[in-house]
Amino acid sequence: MTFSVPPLPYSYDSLEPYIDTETMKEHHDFHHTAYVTGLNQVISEVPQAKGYSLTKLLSETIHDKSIDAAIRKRINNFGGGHYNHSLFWQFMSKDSNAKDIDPQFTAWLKKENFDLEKLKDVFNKSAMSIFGSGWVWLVYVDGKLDIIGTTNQDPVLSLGVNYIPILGLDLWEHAYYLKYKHERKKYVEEWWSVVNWKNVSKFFVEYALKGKPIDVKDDGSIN
Ligand code: MN3
Repeated sequence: MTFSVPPLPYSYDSLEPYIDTETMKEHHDFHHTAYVTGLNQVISEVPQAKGYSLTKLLSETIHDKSIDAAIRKRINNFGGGHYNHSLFWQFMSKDSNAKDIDPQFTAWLKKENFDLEKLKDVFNKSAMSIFGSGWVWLVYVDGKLDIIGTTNQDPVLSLGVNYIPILGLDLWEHAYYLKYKHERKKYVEEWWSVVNWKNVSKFFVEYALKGKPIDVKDDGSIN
C-alpha cells in the first residue's frame, strides 16, 4: 500500500452546524478511502508508475500516451480524488476567521480587482453552474486569479503545474446531501463559515507566490 488517507485535522463534529458529523464520517472514512484504495489498485497495475509522487502522477503520468488510456483515466479519477480531498480537509476549520488572511493575499485580490465579497459571489455562482459532480476552485495561474469548475475528480493540477488551487469546494452530493438535500446553494453559502483562512493564506504564500504546485504527499499530508 503506497497511498493512504490522512487523518482529519479536526474531529468529525468540528464543523457543525455547517457540515454535519455524519457527512464528515462518510466523506472521509468511506469516500476518501475509496479513492485511495482505487489509486493503490491501479498503481499496482502500472509498474513504470511505481514510486511516482501524486504530483507527478497527476501532472505527467495522466498525459503519458505510452500508458493505456483507461489506466490513465483511473489514475486521474482516483489520484484526483486523493489529492482533492487531502486539500479539502485543509481548506476547512472550526476556527474560521477572516483576520487570519495574509495581507499579501488581500493585496493580490485587490490587484485582480477582487475583494472578499466579490470572491464569494463569483465563486458561489461558479459553484451553482457546475452540472452534476465536480468542484469549484480559486486558482493562481502565473500570478493571475481565476475561478474554475472541474468535473468529477479532475484535479486542477491536470491543467498544468502552474495552476495552483488555493481554495476549493467539493460539489459532489456526498459532500452535502445528508444535511442539505437538494439545496446546494445553501451548502455553498454556509460553507464559507468554515473556511480555513490560515491555510488558504499558507497555500497562497508558500506555494502560489513561489510558483510551486501544492505537494500532497502519498499519505495525504501537506507540508
Ligand atoms: Mn468528496
